Amino acid sequence: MPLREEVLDSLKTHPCYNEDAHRKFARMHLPVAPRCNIQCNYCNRKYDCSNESRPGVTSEVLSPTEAIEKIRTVKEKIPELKVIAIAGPGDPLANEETFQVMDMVRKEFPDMTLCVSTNGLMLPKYAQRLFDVGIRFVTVTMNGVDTAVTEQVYSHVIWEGKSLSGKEAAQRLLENQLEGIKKCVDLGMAVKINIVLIPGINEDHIPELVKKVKELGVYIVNILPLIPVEGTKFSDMEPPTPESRKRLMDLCAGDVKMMRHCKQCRADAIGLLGEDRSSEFIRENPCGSGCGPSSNNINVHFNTGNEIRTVAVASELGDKVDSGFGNTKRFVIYRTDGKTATFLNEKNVDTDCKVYGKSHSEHIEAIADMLFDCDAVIVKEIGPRPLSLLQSKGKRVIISDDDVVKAVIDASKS
Ligand code: CLF
Ligand code: SF4
Repeated sequence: MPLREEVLDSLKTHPCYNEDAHRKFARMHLPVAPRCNIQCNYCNRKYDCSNESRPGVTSEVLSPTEAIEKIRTVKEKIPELKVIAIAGPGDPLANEETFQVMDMVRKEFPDMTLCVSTNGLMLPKYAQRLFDVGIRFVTVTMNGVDTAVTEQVYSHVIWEGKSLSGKEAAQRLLENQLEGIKKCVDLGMAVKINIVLIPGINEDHIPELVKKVKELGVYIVNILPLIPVEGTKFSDMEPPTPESRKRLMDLCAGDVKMMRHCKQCRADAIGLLGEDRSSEFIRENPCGSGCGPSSNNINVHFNTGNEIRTVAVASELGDKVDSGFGNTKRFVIYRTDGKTATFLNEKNVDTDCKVYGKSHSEHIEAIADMLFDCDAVIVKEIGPRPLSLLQSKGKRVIISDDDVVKAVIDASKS
């Protein structure tokens, strides 16, 4: 079925499906979906869903009511907001909250375009239900149409109460993805396929996958680079080069419309693509974050104006800044006069944290407390919640992946 009239209209202002719209119109992700029903080998769910988000943390998981309240606030401050979406941190279709909140959004904000991103396992069952709550834009992450390829990507799939693995898991997921996509297309929805480009596993297979989804009538394809995430089977893989990804996109562009402006955003992203404003809208009652990297603050320095003397560096090996604030196992503490850096001691972190909920929040606060005598904190990555927390305690936060000593000396100059 061709795209529905209202979908064609919404396409004009959807920042992901329409490149011309992405500098003018904003989207807001509602992080209401923490559970997942499969395990991708590139995903450490301690971090985030890689379907639609770089493996950066979501700062919070919201209830449907909290999400609605947040939309009210965001809408006032960001009038260009056009799209409300759910993209994790788990799979939206494994969470009943997805349907509850979208139904509420449709009723209270009928002018918003609704969008979800899923692994597709439950799509045959829920395509109609998504449609009924007003969703017209559906992204499915697929990494192949050959189970010999995809069985390398998924370690298990939970289906009808059983945990499937190997070919059986890959086959079930693939069949459901294909059937679900067809249903969405038949309903006149705009379907996007996200493909994670995994060197050595699916790069040669992607053109075949793109041809297949084109046959099914998808609107656009997005090829994302693998981001190797700590604690996953693929953590030691090399990510694809930008050139190899571009080559693949060029090759496939003859078959289907290709998205080239994806920012691999967080599950709680807010604002224009590439200008994430989620940290402006974090609730005062922190559920914590930081057990993982936040991508959006990289290379941004936050200067509180304090004179730097004692600096804590998230470094497990001790030579480079190599860890994020929430997942580092230790901080090395240095003192600097701006020309030299002297090692003082190290502080070990209790890493047994849970991502969502109080204990994680306490974990983040405990780390911040542990660093009470440091003027600055240097980390490879940090989420907005621990960032705000540190700043509220008067710490300077510096994002770096430099050598420790250099980063410490530079900290006193920044
Ligand atoms: Fe969100 Fe995805 Fe909808 Fe966009 S993101 S659910 S389609 S509103 Fe967009 Fe972000 Fe890329 Fe996703 S830039 S990660 S493609
Ligand atoms: Fe992780 Fe998303 Fe895959 Fe689930 S679907 S395992 S949350 S990347």
